[in-house]
Amino acid sequence: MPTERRPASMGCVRGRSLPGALFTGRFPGWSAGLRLGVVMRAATLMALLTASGCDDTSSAPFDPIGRPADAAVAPQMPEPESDPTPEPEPAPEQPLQLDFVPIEHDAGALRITDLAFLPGTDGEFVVLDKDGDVIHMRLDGDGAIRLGAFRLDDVWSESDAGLISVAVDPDFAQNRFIYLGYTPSRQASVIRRYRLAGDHDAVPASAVDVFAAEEPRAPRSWHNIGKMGFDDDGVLWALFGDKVIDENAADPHSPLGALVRLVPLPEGGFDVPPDNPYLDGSGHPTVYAKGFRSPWTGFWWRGSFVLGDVGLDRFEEINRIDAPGLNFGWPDFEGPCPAGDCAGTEPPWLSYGRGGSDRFVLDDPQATSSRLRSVWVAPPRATDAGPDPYDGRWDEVMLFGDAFVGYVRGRSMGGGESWPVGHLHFATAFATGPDGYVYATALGTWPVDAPVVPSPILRAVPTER
Ligand SMILES: [Ca+2]
Repeated sequence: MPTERRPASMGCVRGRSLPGALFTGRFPGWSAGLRLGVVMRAATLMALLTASGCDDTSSAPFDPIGRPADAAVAPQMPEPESDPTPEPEPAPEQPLQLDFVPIEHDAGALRITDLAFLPGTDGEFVVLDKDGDVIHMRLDGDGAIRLGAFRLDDVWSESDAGLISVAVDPDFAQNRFIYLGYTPSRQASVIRRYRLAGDHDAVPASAVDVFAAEEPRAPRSWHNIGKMGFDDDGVLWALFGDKVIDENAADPHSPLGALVRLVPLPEGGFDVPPDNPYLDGSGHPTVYAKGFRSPWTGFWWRGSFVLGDVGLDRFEEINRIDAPGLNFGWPDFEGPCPAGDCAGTEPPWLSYGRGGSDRFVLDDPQATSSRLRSVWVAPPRATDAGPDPYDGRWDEVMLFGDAFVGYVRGRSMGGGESWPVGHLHFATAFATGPDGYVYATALGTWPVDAPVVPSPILRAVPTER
């Protein structure tokens, strides 16, 4: 893969209150003729790109289970003479398949955008409502009960903007810190820290600013802050869309259209980890990876980031980031790299098109007919969870799907073919609970400005079809 490695600076750069991105117009732009030429050549390159690591849904038929050996040609094994009890045939490998079963809850009528369990508690978790409510819940038997809630009064919620994401501090059991990602305006996405302790009504007053990314020119409410989380080094990562200003994604000085990494400080603000790639002034110090359009879901797993990037009109992408300083191509192109035009950019780890006869759509008998597409990704089941209801089938397996079509698929973190797992319309979050089950949420309705349809909280139950 073409990569551009940049040496990490040895020190940390402190950024207390970064202004919005520096929009220097570095993107050179493409002529319409050049772009059309790329589009016309792309189709002939699918097979080559698949063979070189890009996974496109137009590739050869797949068989996620693997066919048993043909009995007629299988080698004849001699009967064991000393052991009269034959070994049972090993069970055929079964891929993960899931039913998403709504659980009873009293969280109210919400449009849930994220869910996170709270470490060190007895099954407590928070869910976010897009309009600004944070509901503190606890698993209780086969359902969940509401412990309390607080509301952010400066959330600007429109279309895909609003209260979008939550990350839980690695030391939550001691400091009770949670981080909320939301849009206070059309122009801005912010990360603010709250202390979830004591009286829920008092939580908003604990707010501390950590980070803000602004785009004064933002023409739409779209492409804002997405998922956040912590890696094993205690570094907070967050996804930012391009705010519908394409060149932001190509500009290393902009934290928009990017994956950013930062270290929140106890008193607010942040430091920058020393392994971020642009600490020499060649880019924004928080930026780790560039070239994304609308990366609203992602996760960190054993040293890599994986994110879904929603495309404009051609491809949905799943991108894997294994090194700092990589550029994933937007706005130069969507999906697999056009030949000859990929220098300095990374191809998607997997991409799919928007056709109604796409294999992923046909694999899901409950697929919803829609011209819209919005890819999402979710991490493998946490292996430090309790009992495993999935018999190991979710180990090192990520989920991905399309919010509008509703299919849910699995794929090994080692790569390879994906397979149909189940169906969940408008999936927004997945998190492993202390009981070993993975819980999911769904937005509930679309368009998001329509009357509220209560969001479900669902338990992922293993099944076989
Ligand atoms: Ca791309």
